[in-house]
Amino acid sequence: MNILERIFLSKQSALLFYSIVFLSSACAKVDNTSWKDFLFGTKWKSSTSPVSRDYRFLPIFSVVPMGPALCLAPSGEVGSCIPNKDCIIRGGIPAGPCGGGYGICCVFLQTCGGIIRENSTYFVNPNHPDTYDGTGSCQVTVQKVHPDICQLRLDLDMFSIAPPEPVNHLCTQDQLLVSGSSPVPTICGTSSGDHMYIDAGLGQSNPIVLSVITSGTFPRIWRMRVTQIHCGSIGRAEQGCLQYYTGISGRVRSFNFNTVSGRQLSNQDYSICVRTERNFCGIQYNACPDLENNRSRSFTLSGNSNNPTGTMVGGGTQVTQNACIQDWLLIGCMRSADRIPPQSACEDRVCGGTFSAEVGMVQKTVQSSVRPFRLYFHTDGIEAPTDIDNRGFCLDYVQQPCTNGF
Ligand SMILES: [Ca+2]
Repeated sequence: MNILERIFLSKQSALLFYSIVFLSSACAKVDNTSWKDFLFGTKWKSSTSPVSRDYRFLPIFSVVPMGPALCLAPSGEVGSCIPNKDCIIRGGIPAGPCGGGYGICCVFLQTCGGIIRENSTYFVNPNHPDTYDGTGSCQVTVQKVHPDICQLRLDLDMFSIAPPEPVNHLCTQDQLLVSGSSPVPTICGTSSGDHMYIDAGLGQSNPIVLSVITSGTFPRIWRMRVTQIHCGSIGRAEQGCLQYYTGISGRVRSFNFNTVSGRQLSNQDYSICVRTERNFCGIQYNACPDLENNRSRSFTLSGNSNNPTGTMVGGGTQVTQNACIQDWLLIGCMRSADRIPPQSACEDRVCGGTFSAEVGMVQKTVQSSVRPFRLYFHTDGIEAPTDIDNRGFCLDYVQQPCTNGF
């Protein structure tokens, strides 16, 4: 690392530190009258809402360069700390003071028919945070805030729309659709906490439209944050990754995953990517703990999940009895971690109802050293009669250091 890189990094660290201080301290307290009164009247209020009139002054800000900074609104949205008049002019909603009184925590929010023109805008259901029982198509159009925006990140803070039907797990009642980008799988059901990266193309291409299509009765709620990512940003996901994770450990799962009542969605085809961290050469996966069932349902991709179902592996050109032909998770050259020697044969596709890299009824740790670290998830449009109550997958990953035999 040369001296310029060191200076750059130390500046980045300082900025990060101040941002964290800012985020955690600013806008922590609000006045009784809040932005949601403007938009939704007073029915959003609950007796547990934190309400206070004072806020702390932060002398530290006298040394921080001024500019847009993040703040946290009392109802959980990330806002921009900007002068109050700017917030109003730009169509934002003031959500309490921030920056020691320097500015207002300005939240950008759109619902059906809206146009997103600000970074970090939330797409919410009508009546949010109450549920929405209406039917039709609720869509917002996303305009790039700069021609140099290459991706959008969609954070599904709250996402619960009608689930897929129970026979073939198709999203026939409600759907989240993304158009104007490279293909994004259609999802439905409940996926709060999940995210998607959406390719926004180069330059001022066609806008991206986010639509929630609803039919029939269901108490829907959604709040998704739309972050615009510059082409040169370090936060940009690798090409072709619908989901992108950083850090040496984490959790990946399919949409609408839930060990009790989730249904693996049909017609999925996408990649989940894990950034290879420096000095890490391999990756291990374990099925997430399932605290709700006697027999784990954390990995149930095919077969009847109401009965103990073993691991199935392989597929593609080599079709055997246990091959994964219809629904599968692909991890490049995976092996069970207890296989000795490690040079033995490896598999690429796994399905069935037990997570392992070999046929059997025993759940195992699975490892791979194929880089970049990626999982490909594929499901067809059929479940019944062979596949019953499949939940999808939830895996915990840990990257493995290059010195650890990888
Ligand atoms: Ca299927």
